Amino acid sequence: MNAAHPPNPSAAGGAGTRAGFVALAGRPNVGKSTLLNRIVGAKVAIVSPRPQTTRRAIRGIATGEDWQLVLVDLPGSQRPRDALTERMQRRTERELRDSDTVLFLLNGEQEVGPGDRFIAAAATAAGIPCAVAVNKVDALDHPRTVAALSAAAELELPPEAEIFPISARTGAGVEALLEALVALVPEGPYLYPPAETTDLPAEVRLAELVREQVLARTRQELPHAVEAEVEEIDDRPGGALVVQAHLWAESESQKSILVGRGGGMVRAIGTAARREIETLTGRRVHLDLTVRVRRAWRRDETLLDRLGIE
Ligand SMILES: Nc1nc2c(ncn2[C@@H]2O[C@H](COP(=O)(O)OP(=O)(O)OP(=O)(O)O)[C@@H](O)[C@H]2O)c(=O)[nH]1
Ligand SMILES: [Mg+2]
Repeated sequence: MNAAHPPNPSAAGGAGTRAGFVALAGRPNVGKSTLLNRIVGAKVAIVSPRPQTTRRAIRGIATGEDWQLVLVDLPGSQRPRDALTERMQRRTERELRDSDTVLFLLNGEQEVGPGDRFIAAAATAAGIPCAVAVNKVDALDHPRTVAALSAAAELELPPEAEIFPISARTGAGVEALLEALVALVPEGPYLYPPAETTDLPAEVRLAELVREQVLARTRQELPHAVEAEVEEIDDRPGGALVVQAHLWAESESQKSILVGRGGGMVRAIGTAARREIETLTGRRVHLDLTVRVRRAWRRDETLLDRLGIE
């Protein structure tokens, strides 16, 4: 697919182009961010085996010959528990209203549940065109794939909603889905320059790469209790990119886990994140990572504002 977007001569699109916003909705962990990265052809959203990996609505931009899709990777929908999840939920509802079309993603490995029915109802209520994808079919044999597709077909969805079996991991079925999505967005000029893959500020994008490494190395409550913040990116011409970042924990005990024995944990997180940032930027990177405590940051509206979690 569009692994790298060659600069499009008709930069703004125009006559005959289609462009629009596609909201990616689905329960936590169904593979929304994996699919977004696959369609965009770049790592825009971080991925982990933990539910609720995505906290912000992240936009990924995919541009083809005569189309542009702006995919909005929504936090997995679920019942609000605190100010953080409440913001995530409100954001989801708003993004659905503001999108041209919704792509509702289901996890083929799991039974259809109340969460899926809730999202199906929200997608129908939004009154916009809808496509459905049953993901992770690479992990299913044929009978299970068929069963997952018919379970999806029984959801109450707009009658014209097509259902696609896909694997965001292998890319199987994604091409057909993409074609359908392009047909669902309106005719119109491009919304972003064709070479762009995301509208995330650099600080947020790098902070997410740091957080991804925390998710990869921590268990239980900790992944949800930690936020990463990039305070400064110092771009020294001819030298390394110097990134000042910290991890927010909610308590001293969480902090000591993140720091690890002899600082081993924070060093491992920092090294892995630095490599990811180097891959993304193509630069040599110096990452300065510290761990700090901010009690109940998930309920701290001021900090959530600063972290860009609207
Ligand atoms: N086998 C298989 N695993 C997948 C596929 N797509 C995603 N995954 C895995 O599912 C897990 C969750 O993927 P994410 O992309 O983070 O899911 P998400 O829907 O964005 O999750 P939240 O942000 O928490 O809502 C990760 O471990 C992925 O590697 C797929 O097509 N097949
Ligand atoms: Mg996600």
